Amino acid sequence: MADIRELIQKVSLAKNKLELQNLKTQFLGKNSQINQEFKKLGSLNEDERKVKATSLNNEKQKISEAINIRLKELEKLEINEKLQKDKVDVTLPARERPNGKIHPVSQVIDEISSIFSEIGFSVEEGPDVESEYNNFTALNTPEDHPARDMHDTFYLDKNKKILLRTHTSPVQIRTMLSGNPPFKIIVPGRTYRCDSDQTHSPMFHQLEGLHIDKNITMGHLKGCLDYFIKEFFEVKKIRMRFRPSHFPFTEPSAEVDIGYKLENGRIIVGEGDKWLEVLGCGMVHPNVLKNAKINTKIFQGFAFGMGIDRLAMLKYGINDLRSFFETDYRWLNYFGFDPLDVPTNYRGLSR
Ligand code: 2NM
Repeated sequence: MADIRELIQKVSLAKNKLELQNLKTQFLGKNSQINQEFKKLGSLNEDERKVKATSLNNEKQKISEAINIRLKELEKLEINEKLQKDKVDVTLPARERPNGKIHPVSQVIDEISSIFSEIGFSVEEGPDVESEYNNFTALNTPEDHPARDMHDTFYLDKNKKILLRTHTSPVQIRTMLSGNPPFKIIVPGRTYRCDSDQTHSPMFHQLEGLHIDKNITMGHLKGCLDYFIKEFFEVKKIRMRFRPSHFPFTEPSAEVDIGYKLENGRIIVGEGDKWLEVLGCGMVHPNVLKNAKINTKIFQGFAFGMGIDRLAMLKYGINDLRSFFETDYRWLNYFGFDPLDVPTNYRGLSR
């Protein structure tokens, strides 16, 4: 039998786990010398057997111990090697932050989406190029309605069948036609009207909302908009009034004003004795529901619409609408928002 010290020496010099495993098989496995010796025990007399068995067990134990010790050593070496490789160089420069900015219009759309998603609205979008039917007829806006006038609407064909949408409401029509009530959606997007001056841009942004279900009332509409206005302007109390108005697609219709005052030329929202119009709303007209294939005996609901650009100007103190669309990088750098600060209700929308 090989000298046990020689075996232990070999074990202690094993370079890696695989080599150690091979030595273990060689020294202690089925075909190992020591195993052969164990097999021979049966041919010895009892006294000899006791002595030989004790010594064989002893040797086996010593080899096992040596293997375990070497295994621990190798594992330690392996970990140290890994740590060495994965070392972080803390002197490296930090990763650069993105240097673009989020446009105030995108910021406000994200803020409003966050506010309404909190109370169960989902976001829908649709095409800018629309049919005359989806944009006007389905919305209870008759052929001779002034809103259809060439001076307001960008028609894309001679027959006035295709146009650039003048509001986002055709998306509500599309949504209602492609599913079954209840509906609880908001629709942000670009809209177009042939109008351009200090306060009007031919392309502007709207956000409309629609909630259709059983037993929806004007009370739900008021509660919903009261919640929205307070969240959007990030104030606990705000003076608000619903003023009767008219839209072809709602009955009754109302416009919502909020109180404000001027302090050193700046608008303070929520208090004061002046009124500012911020949105339009109402109960969806039965004709619209019928055009959208909704059973008006069971379902009804409210809708509202607001101009995003104006709300962004109001909230962030920007006084020239045209600056929004000039793609002036210095302007965007000043009024834009950090792309890594995504608005959330719980953290504060615009911090
Ligand atoms: C507004 C004001 C009032 C409105 C109506 C609808 C629809 F599709 F359900 F009929 N969508 N949006 C609506 C109602 C829009 O904007 C000032």
